[in-house]
Amino acid sequence: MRSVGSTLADFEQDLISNLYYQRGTTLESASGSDGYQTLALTVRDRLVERYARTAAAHYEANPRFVYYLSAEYLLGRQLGQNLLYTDTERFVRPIAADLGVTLEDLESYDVEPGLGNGGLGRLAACLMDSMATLDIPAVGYGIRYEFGIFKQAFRDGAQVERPDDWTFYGNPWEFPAPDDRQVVGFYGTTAAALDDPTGLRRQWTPGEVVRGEPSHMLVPGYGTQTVNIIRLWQARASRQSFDLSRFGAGQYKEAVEDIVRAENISKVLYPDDSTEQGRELRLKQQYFLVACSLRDIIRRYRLRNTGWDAFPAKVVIQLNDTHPVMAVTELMRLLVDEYKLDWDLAWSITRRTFNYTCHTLLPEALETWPVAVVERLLPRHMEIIYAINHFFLQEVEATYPGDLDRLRRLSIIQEEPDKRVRMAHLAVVGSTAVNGVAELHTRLLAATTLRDFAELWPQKFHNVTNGVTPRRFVRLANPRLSELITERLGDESWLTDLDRLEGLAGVADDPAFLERWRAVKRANKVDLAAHVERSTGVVIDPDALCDVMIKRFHEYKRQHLKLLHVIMLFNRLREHPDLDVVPRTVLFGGKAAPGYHSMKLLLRLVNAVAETVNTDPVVSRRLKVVLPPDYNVTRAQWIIPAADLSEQISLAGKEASGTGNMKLALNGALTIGTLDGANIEIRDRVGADNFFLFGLDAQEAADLRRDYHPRAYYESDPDLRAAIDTIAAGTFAKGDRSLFAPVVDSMLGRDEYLALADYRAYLECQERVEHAWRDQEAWARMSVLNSARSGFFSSDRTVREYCDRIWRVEPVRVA
Ligand code: Z57
Repeated sequence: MRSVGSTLADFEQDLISNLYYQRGTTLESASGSDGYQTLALTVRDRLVERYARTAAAHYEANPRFVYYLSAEYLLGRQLGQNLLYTDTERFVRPIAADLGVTLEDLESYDVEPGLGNGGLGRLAACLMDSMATLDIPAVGYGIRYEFGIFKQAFRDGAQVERPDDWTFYGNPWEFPAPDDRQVVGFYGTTAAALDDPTGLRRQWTPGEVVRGEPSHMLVPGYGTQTVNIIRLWQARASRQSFDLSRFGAGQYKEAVEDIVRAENISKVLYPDDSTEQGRELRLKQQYFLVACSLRDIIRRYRLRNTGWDAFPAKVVIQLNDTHPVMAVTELMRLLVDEYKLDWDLAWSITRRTFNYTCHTLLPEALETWPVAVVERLLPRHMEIIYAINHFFLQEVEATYPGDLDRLRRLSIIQEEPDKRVRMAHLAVVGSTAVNGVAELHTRLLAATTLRDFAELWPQKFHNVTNGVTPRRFVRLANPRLSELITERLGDESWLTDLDRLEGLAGVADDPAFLERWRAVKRANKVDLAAHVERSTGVVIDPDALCDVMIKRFHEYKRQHLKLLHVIMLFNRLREHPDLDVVPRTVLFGGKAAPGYHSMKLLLRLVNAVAETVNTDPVVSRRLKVVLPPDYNVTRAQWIIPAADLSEQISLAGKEASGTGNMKLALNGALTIGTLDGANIEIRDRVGADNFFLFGLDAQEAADLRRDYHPRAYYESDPDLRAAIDTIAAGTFAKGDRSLFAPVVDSMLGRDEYLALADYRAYLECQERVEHAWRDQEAWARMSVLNSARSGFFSSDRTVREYCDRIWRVEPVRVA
């Protein structure tokens, strides 16, 4: 096997060679982009070799593999990570300095692949990182969207979306693998299979055929030799659809239309997070992903195994939410129709192969597809779903004889108000294990959303609390803090054993250490201030409390509750210019789905409040509000290290887990939050004294929602009334009372997520925050304890739990 050199001289040589032979240019004429691309290729070379050794070790060991199926991967920038994982940054700095460029200049060319919306996609990326780090044989499967999550800009404060043409300059981090292409069918008809008396095997003749072309991104482990891959599928017209006769017959336009239709499948990521848009093209995307991936999984299985008996022992497939759940039916179709297994054996193999992670409790995020749509697009799959449901309901009937209502509730098919396929039900029926993503979430799933299933199969339900990778979200994002931690703990082993952060608790009372901890936070805030000024023009004070709410804009997350607090502060400072309040910068970051009008209006209101606050000569000395555009993983890595206060204020019972909460706590932010998702587990670990808790709990929220009158809160709380009236008066719209009227109406009308009910408690909690902030040393101590006690939230721990409880896979060491 060819091997790359490991010295500075080797690295330099390879750079020159790559510049010349890969970029086709010379040092004299290279552009900045050439410099970046060359560096990327040279770093990549170091990973390729490890990947080749990994593939060889995996082939040799023929282990059980984890196949992670996900419609989204939010990977973040690759250059910094791959420099760290190949330990080559130490070469690049001196070489770059010689050439008169900085690493930061080069990094500015690194484009983050935005192949996801938010938490779900970023979790997939963190789990892939941890699997590689723990030497777990794994492949991630996804879609190579030509356009990732849209780029957000603001025009007159309103969100405008621009396409994310992320591969425009070429993507040095991926490898096309055209040899492994697959063919996928859609539409068409089904017919009886001649040789099958049971009628369960049938034949599908698709009406449209599309090719899936794979490429892969390398996923290196940290501190190990393993390099796994994420295989991404792009749709292209199959040769059949290049119907030459049509070209010949003057039907050029029709022939091209077929090509366009095929390529549209992977054209764009659906930009909705935690809401569903039942578009046929989306189902087409989902099936495209699973059909290509299953064929590839079977191809890989057959490299080293024969027959089907060993399939569930060698293959475990994790379904990331319901998006890839059509895989259950597709595996059945492949086994029964194509490989001629009998139904019961095929079903036994299928059920033992899949597991399902649920990421939500919101009814609007639980996918259902109209039967009519599935029937047209995937006629054979619809038949298989009916058959699966038939046998499943027989099972239910045997357990609960005569309980028709229960049958109706459990059925994979919803009958009223229209006939739909419930993807979550199909997932649970087709899987061995079902897991929620935080303790509360799992408990609520079993008690509400999936209650009948939890009663039927209690042993199927598991909790695996989410985690985040400390490599990206501490080491890369926060090098200053990382250095301080390493110095204090004596070595870098905490990066792969995050519980070792507990060692910091011992110095949480050491004034000298606290001084250094604060200096790190302040330096990070100075850096963030530069980013904020560049992107918004607003100058922020690095000594002000940095109060951040970074996440998708969604009503249940309650950005409007935060905004009411900001408006209250604004009113107070205007009325009492000399009031002794804690100087604060409130930083929002997040996108709203392009069709989510109420949240786009809220973004506009945030910008309008920011403008009013920041230009008020009195108020702006103590309060600043900023919303830097286009929040993404890269920007998260700038903001998180500078945060003092982490806003996790969703209505209890709505946020499945949250993972930003973990990233912020690890970087020493204190949380102000509700008893929701993983906030509860964070508080349990960091200690109630080091966490600002407020608001209704999930039970209280559910009870109150049954008979809720937001106006009563408005009328009885003068601060709340004043804040809402300030919006209604047009204060943030140059006197126009109509622009933001829908925000006011929604709060006073339905207030679906009980923001008004939690307002007073939130305000009082913010007063406790101010009080705590006034003792900077005590704050620093709490900050240290937050980091020290958050080691549990490493995605390494999450992956270990999946391995032990669900996947039952063992590591394979790569020499
Ligand atoms: C998404 O980002 C999440 C759930 C969904 O159902 C969809 Br669709 C997208 C998020 C949850 O909202 C977070 O609470 C959770 O931390 C994250 O998934 C990862 O589990």
